[in-house]
Amino acid sequence: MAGEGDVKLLGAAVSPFAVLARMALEMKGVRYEYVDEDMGNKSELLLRSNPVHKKVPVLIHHGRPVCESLAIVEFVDEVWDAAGPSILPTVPYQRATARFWAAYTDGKLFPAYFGIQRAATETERAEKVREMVEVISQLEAALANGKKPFFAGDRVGYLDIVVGCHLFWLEAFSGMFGVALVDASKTPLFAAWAERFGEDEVASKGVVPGADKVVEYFKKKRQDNPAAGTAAK
Ligand SMILES: N[C@@H](CCC(=O)N[C@@H](CS)C(=O)NCC(=O)O)C(=O)O
Repeated sequence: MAGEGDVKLLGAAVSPFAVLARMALEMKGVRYEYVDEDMGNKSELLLRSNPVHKKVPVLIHHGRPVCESLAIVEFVDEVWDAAGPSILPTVPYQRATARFWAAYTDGKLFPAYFGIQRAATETERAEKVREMVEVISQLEAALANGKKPFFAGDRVGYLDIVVGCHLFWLEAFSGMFGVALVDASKTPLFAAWAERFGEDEVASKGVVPGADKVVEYFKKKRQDNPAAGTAAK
């Protein structure tokens, strides 16, 4: 197992971005200390390590913080390059394409599904669901184009974890709001990919919380602040 040196990851229980960082560390077999932050009472270490956004995840390597999950994945891939197969594609064109889709996912997927629970009206919610369907359709087209079991090819790679870290949220929201966000009848390739990804070692290494944790998270949020409750079923 790789991982000499001092590696710490500041995360939070249901943060998909922390899950992404942890997936990268697991893929490289890096030993690290995981610190679960309380988002309602952020630690001094988190505030000091990510003074700009004050968000998780933050990877602390020999005392130096690396912020932003996509930057963390690239950092892990480069620092532990010899520890396992490269996470990012090694061919420049494929790497650039994977980064394009990662930026697309990062900019569109989370805001769309998070918007589903934030929506104040049914019309707004339907609009966010429509946005989600659009994002997943684009990813479906990318899979169709690649003609491989995973976005990265025959095994899980960069874009797989960038998208895959969100699947437990999609599962939770499907139940909470009664909408099938991963729907084999509409996006069969994406649905089959999601199933394959879920069975992969990277998704079953104990770093991916169950969808029930997201449901619990919102339940607690509603109890703590009933006025800001979600309209979840
Ligand atoms: N773009 C960031 C997003 C990180 C993010 O949104 N983290 C959330 C948890 S999922 C957070 O720390 N929220 C705390 C807050 O906003 O105060 C990344 O990829 O690392």
